[in-house]
Amino acid sequence: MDVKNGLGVPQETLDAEVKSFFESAPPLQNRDDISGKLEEFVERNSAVSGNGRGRRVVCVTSGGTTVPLEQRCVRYIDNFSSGHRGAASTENFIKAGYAVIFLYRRGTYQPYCRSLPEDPLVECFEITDESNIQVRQSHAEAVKKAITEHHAAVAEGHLLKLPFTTIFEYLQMLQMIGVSMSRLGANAMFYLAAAVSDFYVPWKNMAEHKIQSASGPLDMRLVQVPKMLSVLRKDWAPLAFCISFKLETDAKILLEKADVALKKNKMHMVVANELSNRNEEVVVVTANEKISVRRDKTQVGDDVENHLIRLLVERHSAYLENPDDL
Ligand code: 9Z3
Repeated sequence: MDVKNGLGVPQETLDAEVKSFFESAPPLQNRDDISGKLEEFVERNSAVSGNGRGRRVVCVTSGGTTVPLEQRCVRYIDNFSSGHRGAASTENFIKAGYAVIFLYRRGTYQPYCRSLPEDPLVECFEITDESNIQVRQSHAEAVKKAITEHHAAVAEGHLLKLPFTTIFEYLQMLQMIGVSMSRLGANAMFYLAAAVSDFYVPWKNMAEHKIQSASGPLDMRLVQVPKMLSVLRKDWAPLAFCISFKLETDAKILLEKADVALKKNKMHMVVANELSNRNEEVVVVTANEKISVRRDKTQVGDDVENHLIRLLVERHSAYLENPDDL
């Protein structure tokens, strides 16, 4: 048996699984629109500037993917993620001079809007007379910041937001982004914070209509989602700097699992986090280090992402200088 990819599966098997996943996935409805926006964004940010290279571009993935159980989907399996990590990280990357492709789950936290209430339209605004709407004083600061910073990032061409819901949409879009960003070489970064399903129901095996409860207990076979991180590294964007996340609820196995993910998927770094304290501390695992990164509790409004992104930007700079050192 010829095992070359470190994943414990023969390369041909992985290739066949990847091919079967994409061939059987329902085609993206707005593929041409996404492709146009993506090409324009990457092209604009790849233009060489004063520093002799283009702008660095990071794809930040955020939120959880769903696995539909019916083609005309009524029920689905979901992966937990509020999207807070992705949104906070996006703000920090833009601040550090990166352009960000924000691939996010519809309905999750958005960059610059994290401090707005859950229902901003009805909570932040009030009607003063029949034709005038104004921002409530209590929310004025947060609304102003959200609108100004968000609009600036988009207007300057530093933020492209692309939404997904299902695992099929997510992986097709990640592939498009990977291939498109490959032309940026080592200037490209992938920061894969989305919580991605490990199992799915292939489209062709899926019931078309709503599964009927009258038929008794539900017996359903889920297939493993092919290991796309290794495909991203090997085929889609081989020169990009890649960071994935490892989430566990059992602290005892977290670092070991992060180490395995680092090696198996040939990531440059894996960010290990435990569900219960993920907003307080993460551990960045590399081939020869384990670096603990914490939120500064003495600073009001500090986020762990402020420190994490600073570290990753430094490491990306080192990688750009010496791609073989990592
Ligand atoms: C993470 O571990 C993220 O840090 C969180 C962020 C989802 C925990 P929130 O969105 O939370 O701020 O609420 N993301 C990766 C989770 C994941 O599914 N990882 C897979 C795994 O652990 C590898 S892709 O096996």
